[in-house]
Amino acid sequence: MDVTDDQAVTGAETSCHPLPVLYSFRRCPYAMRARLALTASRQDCVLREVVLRDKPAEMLELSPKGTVPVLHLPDGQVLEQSLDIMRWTLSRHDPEGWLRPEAGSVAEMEALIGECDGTFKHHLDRYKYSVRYGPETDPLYHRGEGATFLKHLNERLKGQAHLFGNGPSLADFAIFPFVRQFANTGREWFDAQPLANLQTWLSGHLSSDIFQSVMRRREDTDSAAVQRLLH
Ligand SMILES: N[C@@H](CCC(=O)N[C@@H](CS)C(=O)NCC(=O)O)C(=O)O
Repeated sequence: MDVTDDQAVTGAETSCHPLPVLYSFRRCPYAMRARLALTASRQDCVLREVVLRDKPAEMLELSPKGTVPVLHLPDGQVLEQSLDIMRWTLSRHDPEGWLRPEAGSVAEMEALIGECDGTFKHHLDRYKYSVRYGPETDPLYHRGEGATFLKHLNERLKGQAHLFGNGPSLADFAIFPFVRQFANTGREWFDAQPLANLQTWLSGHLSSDIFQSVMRRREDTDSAAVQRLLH
């Protein structure tokens, strides 16, 4: 994935093959999973880095709910859920076989992702941002509840390098950005847990080329910045 300058992007947008536009926020785990899937499927797109407190009007017009990621397709379709973006791009081109796990099915992967986005995310938010939820919210309680999911993942990773076999699949890429956020909230605590399989799995994903590539800092993080994800 390369980044070209705004002028080149403008040319790309007005060419006879207009590119999808991805509204993204670098540190958002939902946006990370979308960028990972777009990169794996070699889907070029125009990347618009959004400042969450100053969302661009054109994004809000397309998707009034105001969350990132949002993918605006050249035919006018708007995908406003991270998993929909992953499914859309991988169903067009899936050279790494993310939708063909070695063990288990797409439905099973989606069920695990559902646990991540549901209960685990609930506890992650209350652990990481407890003050936002009021004084009665105990971050350590939510850390403990979130750890149930971490233990479950650690069990799955016994005897296989990834969640659905030895090769990484949709579930790994959809889930690890959230485990990363949980781990970073209390690094010492995370590293001290008896979760060796999970710790190895997470550090492998964090040091992977694809993750480094989607996390590369863009020079201009202004909300008007237009950059391009190229593969
Ligand atoms: N269900 C959505 C959730 C996306 C989401 O909540 N993104 C957060 C950032 S990580 C967001 O945009 N929040 C709006 C805000 O903070 O203003 C998805 O899967 O794409």
